Amino acid sequence: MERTFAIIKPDAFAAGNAGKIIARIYEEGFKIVGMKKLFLSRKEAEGFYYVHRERPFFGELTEFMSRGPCIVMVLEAADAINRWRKVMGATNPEEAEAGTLRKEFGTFIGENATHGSDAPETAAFEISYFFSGLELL
Ligand code: 3AN
Repeated sequence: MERTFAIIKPDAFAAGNAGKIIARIYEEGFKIVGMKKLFLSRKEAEGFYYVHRERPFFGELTEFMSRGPCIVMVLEAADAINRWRKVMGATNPEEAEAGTLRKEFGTFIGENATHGSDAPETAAFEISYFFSGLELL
């Protein structure tokens, strides 16, 4: 079993799509081992996306992520990291395959509905950024 970190981003939450995304998570066979609704501050969003601090879209990205509430989750399944990224689809919703969450719920590359860790090391950092061990029993 593997764990990954996921976010229902502020665009999807504000549009009322959190329920559909959570239903899809269960349909795909993930177990939700941690889940909470948060309204990130700009500083908290900047800390989470620290690896992207030099990217030209860092300001836009952290402003968006602190624009409204989101839902952060820890998902568990075999090969959870890759599987969740497949369910989400490509970063750019225009390039995402039909049936993926970003195709269905994303608007453009800057507002793409969901986040998922891209590797075991990033999953470990991202999970520990939002959850304590006690919250994941
Ligand atoms: P992913 O989330 O698919 O791993 P990354 O790690 O390349 O994608 O980018 C992190 C986040 O930054 C993306 N989820 C997306 O919301 C945002 N992002 C990436 N590229 C751009 C861009 N060109 N303009 C605005 N936002 C972007």
